[in-house]
Amino acid sequence: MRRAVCPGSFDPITNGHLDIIARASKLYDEIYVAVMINQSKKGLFTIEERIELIREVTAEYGNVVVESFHGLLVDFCKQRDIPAIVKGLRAVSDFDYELQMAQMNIGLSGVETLFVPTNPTYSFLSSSLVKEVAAWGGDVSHLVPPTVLGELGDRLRERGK
Ligand code: COD
Repeated sequence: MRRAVCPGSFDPITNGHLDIIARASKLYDEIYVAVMINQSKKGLFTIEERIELIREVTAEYGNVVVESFHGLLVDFCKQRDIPAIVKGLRAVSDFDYELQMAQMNIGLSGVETLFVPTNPTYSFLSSSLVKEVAAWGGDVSHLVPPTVLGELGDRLRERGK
């Protein structure tokens, strides 16, 4: 079975993430979405909430498994026999850091990284910008799946933003 992983923070998942996951799910038999835990970063959504949202919006693909992981991405891959990481590349600004991580990961364990060019519609899109725009009342309905939009509104209202 051909497997790959799409890793990230997904706080929350955006249409840019979803586009990469959807495309990867057509190329591989099974796609793992790994919600990587970074304890130094306090997210807007808990890890469990992010997983739930991702499961909901990827259910239609039929071959996507969503899990969280605390540790190195290459260890996540080793434990599940995953030989490839699929990443979206938005712009030249992404490239330097993504290249460093890809070279580190192949050096650590031989896991390959494949880059998929972002859909131009989403080339400016990140979870941080979505949260910032939404917090100030801007319209992000074209940038996140409808379920995420609802949860984002609820969460920001709870926080009084
Ligand atoms: N269009 C296309 N792709 C996109 C878009 C978009 N608009 N937005 C995001 N993506 C893709 C990119 O491939 C991005 O890398 C991925 O989605 C995840 O994005 P984020 O913002 O949710 O997640 P990041 O950038 O915070 O994730 C970084 C990781 C968690 C992947 C990284 O830090 C990691 O692997 N950490 C685990 C610990 C580890 O192994 N560290 C050593 C690394 S060498």
